[in-house]
Amino acid sequence: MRGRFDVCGPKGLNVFDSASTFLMTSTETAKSANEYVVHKAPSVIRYIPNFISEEEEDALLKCVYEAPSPKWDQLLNRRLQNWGGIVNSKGMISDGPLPKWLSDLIDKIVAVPDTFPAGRRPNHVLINEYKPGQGIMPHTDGPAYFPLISTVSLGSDTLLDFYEKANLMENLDLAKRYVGSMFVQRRSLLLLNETVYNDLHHGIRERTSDKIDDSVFNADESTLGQTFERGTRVSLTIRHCPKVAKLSLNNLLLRR
Ligand SMILES: O=C(O)CCC(=O)C(=O)O
Repeated sequence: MRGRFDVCGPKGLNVFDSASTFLMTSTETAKSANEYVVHKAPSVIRYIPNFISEEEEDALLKCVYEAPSPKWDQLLNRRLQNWGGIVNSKGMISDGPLPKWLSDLIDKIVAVPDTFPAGRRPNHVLINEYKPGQGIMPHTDGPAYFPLISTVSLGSDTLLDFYEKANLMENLDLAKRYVGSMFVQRRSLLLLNETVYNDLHHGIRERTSDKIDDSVFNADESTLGQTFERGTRVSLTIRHCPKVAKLSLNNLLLRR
């Protein structure tokens, strides 16, 4: 069934509407995102497991890997795709509308009450691919975005770690700044805002497996004490950038 459709083309993921439920009939997603607050975490982390189905995960992975190879940027410890435009501290230089498959995923996120408000529909998607052993240094997402990060995870689980911001004079030791972690499972939606967006750093350690202990905010009886081997994880970080300029010759020169 799946192979007969070009889900990554202009018709997007809606081709599944008759056969599955991409635009969400799941009872879980009809609830407000606020019902998914992780109470043990600093404010505010909301976490919706199984936000997308396995079929939707396959379709999204297919689109990620069908992107033309120049779309990938190879970094030292992972590779990434940038969709929507190039973001710097002042805003985004748009490179055109998002493809339908990403727009369909955004429809699904904004359909969840208390995610992105009207007028703040996500317009930028960063796709990171991590092989086992790869990660991302602790960082904040900064002022260029509306302060809400939504992340859909594909392919593998991981631990996302949170840290107090570094003070230049003291506290440079990451272990001392560590606040706790979220166990982020494949197919989940993670929402980060308020203190977690503004005042904490987040990062992923370069490990091949993750042990779930008491420092994991969403550990429960089914995960506590367990170790999860990492596979290749693809994350889609979906955000709204309020200040957008169109791609022009001037902007191109400024990017150099
Ligand atoms: O992969 C993730 O879940 C985190 C990605 C991230 O923090 C970023 O791209 O800024």
